[in-house]
Amino acid sequence: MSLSLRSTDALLVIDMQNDFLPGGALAVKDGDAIIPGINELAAKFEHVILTQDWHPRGHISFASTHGKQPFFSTVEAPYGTQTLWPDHCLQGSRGAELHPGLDIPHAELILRKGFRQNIDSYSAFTENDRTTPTGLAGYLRERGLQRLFLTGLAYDFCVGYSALAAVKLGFEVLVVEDLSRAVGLPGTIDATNNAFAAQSVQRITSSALRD
Ligand code: VGL
Ligand code: ZN
Repeated sequence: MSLSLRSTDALLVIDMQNDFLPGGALAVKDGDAIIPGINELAAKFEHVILTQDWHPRGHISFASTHGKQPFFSTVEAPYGTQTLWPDHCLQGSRGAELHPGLDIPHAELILRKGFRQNIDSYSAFTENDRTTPTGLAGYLRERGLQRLFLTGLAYDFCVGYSALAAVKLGFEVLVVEDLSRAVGLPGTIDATNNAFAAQSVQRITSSALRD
């Protein structure tokens, strides 16, 4: 399969921040392996948007906020079950910075998400209450950007939730699988793949975009 890019395409680079990369507070295994490929792919896109997970101290998604252990504990939020994580991507911290190896100077927008104390936001479009919009859909629509290619971290959380939210909002969505890596909690990768299949999120490899 080979795809030609259009001027109405956008590349979304999700959460390529120090805390999600090896050595970070919520490191995704081999997350750094995808940096060169993302840089290379981004150079082919006229429109690139970066996202940044951006939490305040005492955020609802931090296990420490609830006196619990991260990864396998949850809390019941008004909007449903929230998985608890180690403290990560604190606003203004080094861990929240985009990885210095990311080389996408022409990126047009850095969208921050997860900044509300009591709502987490895996998705770059709709927060975890499935109601609060981040504004990204409006930004893309107003600029006529219709087909979205997603890369970054983590496949089974922020990339997956962003892809599913975008499809629901009427965008065409392709996830570039070799330029993403998963956290891999029990069942999360299968659940992501099943939801992609059910909701017409396409999975491609970056080789489809090689010219
Ligand atoms: C993410 C867990 C918590 C992600 C963000 O970027 O996938 N995962 N916050
Ligand atoms: Zn987070």
